[in-house]
Order: sequence, then structure tokens, then C-alpha cells
Amino acid sequence: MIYEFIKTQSDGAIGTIIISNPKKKNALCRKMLDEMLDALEQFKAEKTRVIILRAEKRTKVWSAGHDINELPASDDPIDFSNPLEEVLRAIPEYPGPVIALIEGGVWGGACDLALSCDLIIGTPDCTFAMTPAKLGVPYNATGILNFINRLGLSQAKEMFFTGSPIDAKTAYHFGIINHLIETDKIDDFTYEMAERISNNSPLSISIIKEQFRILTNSIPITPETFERIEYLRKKVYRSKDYAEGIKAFKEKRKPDFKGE
Ligand code: YXS
Repeated sequence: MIYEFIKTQSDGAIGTIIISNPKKKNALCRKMLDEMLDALEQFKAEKTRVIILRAEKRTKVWSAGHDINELPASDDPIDFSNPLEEVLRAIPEYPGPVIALIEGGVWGGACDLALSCDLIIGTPDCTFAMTPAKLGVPYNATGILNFINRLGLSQAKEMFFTGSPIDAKTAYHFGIINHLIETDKIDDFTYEMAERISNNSPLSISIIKEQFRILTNSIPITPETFERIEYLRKKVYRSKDYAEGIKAFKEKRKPDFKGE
């Protein structure tokens, strides 16, 4: 398939999706995300057993996160129907492991994208920054639960509250990346692991992966709790802080948040 913002490769058992939006530092625009969903469907139809999600080799920015120009003013920036949220659901639902091969910086919603993958393998120059608080975005319960599950409470809170990039060693210490591999070795390492996985039973792996997904998402909440979360999130994305965060990015200046 020919796409505008991704490239795909396949050797039958192992598929690759390459993020490619160089003009915007691989920002996750709506079209790219729709293309990712289409590529996942294609791979599923071809019974591709393992998928590797990466950017172009030796990139400095794996992805700058959600395309900020596409974030709605004073409306929920990441609601259930948001194309990024659709991809964040499609990856854990893909009936085979998705491995994120990370070089360079990972920002905002792209961190959630990487963490929605089953395994993450990073180079020494990879960094991860979780940026909602830098933009005045409330984030959402599924995303926050994803970070709690992957990093644990304290480390997830540090990433959300500081919004600062963490380096590869810290990401390895936090458990974000499974392996920290030298840049010139990461391709062989990742595809060799994918090969080993693809030689196991795809049926067993798909059911084991689905059990992981069900069990890590099984956090019962009451209707009142759900409504309270949505009420609190709306206060944020209807706030002057959210408007200021987006405006400051577009004007290439530091935001001046007032907490209103
Ligand atoms: O000025 P031009 O037209 O050349 O465009 C610039 C940037 O505006 C553009 N660009 C983006 N456009 C849309 N959405 C983005 N996320 C985005 N990031 C960058 O790309 C062109 C080159 O960017 P520039 O000059 O800043 O490159 P750089 O090498 O100096 O810096 C690279 C970055 C990644 C450090 C810098 O671009 C950056 O800080 N980008 C924003 C990272 C970020 O805050 N991402 C969060 C997006 S919002 C999101 O993911 C969620 C909603 S949440 O916030 O809740 O996590």
C-alpha cells in the first residue's frame, strides 16, 4: 500500500510501519493515524504475526506527538473518537505483538503510542516526555491507566507533572524500554527478536496478548466516578490555560498559565 505519512514493509511473518512526517517532526496528524489503522487492518488480513513500529532510521525525533494544529479549541482534545485514541486501542487489540523501535525524542501522545505497544526497544539517544501539563491538556483515564500499568504510580506522576524528557537510561530504569541497544545494533536486535516470536504459536500468543489486555484494563469504576472524571476533564479543556497552551505553541513562546 502507498501512504502519505507512513511506509510499510513486510516479509510475511514480520511487518513494519515507519512513521514519516518529517516537516512536522513526525507529529501524529489525523491522516497518518488513519493510515496506521489501515495498515494494521492490512497486516491482520495477511496474518502478519509481529509488527514493528518505528520512524525513519537515525531520526532525531521519533514523534513530536499529537499534531497540535489539529487539537480542537475548548473541546475534548483526546476523546474516544480521536484518531490517536483509535490507534491506541487498535495496537493492544492487534492479534500479535507490536514492538516499538525507538530512536530520538518521543513526545506527548507519541509516548502513549509507544506504551500501547507490547515491547519497546530503544537506542541510547531515545528520550520520552509526557507533555499534557505543558499544553493545558487534562489527558484521559485510559492513557493515565496505561502509564500506571507500565511505569508504576510514582514514575508515571513524575512524567506527567514535570512534562520533561527523560533520557534512555532513566526510561530503562522506569521500565518504559525493555532493552537499551546501541544504534548500529538495534535493527538486527529487534528483527531477530521478532523472528523468534514469529516462530512461536500465533494462536497462543494472540490469546495470551488478549488476556494481558483484558486484565490490565479491568479497573471497575462507578458511573458517578466516570461522570466526575469527565466533569473535571471538561473544566481543563474549557479553561483559559488550555487555550493559552495551544496559542503559546503556535506563537513559539513559553505559555503563561494562570490556573484558570
Ligand atoms: O514552524 P514550522 O512550520 O516549521 O513547524 C515546526 C513545528 O511547529 C512543527 N511541530 C509540530 N507541529 C504540530 N504538532 C506538533 N506536535 C509539532 N511539533 C513540531 O514541526 C516544525 C519543526 O519544529 P521545531 O522547529 O520545533 O523543531 P525542533 O527540532 O526545534 O524541536 C523538535 C521538538 C519535537 C522538540 C519541538 O518541535 C517540540 O517541542 N514539539 C512539540 C512537542 C510536544 O509538546 N508534543 C505534544 C503534542 S500534544 C499531545 O501529544 C497530546 C495532546 S498531550 O499533550 O496531551 O500529550
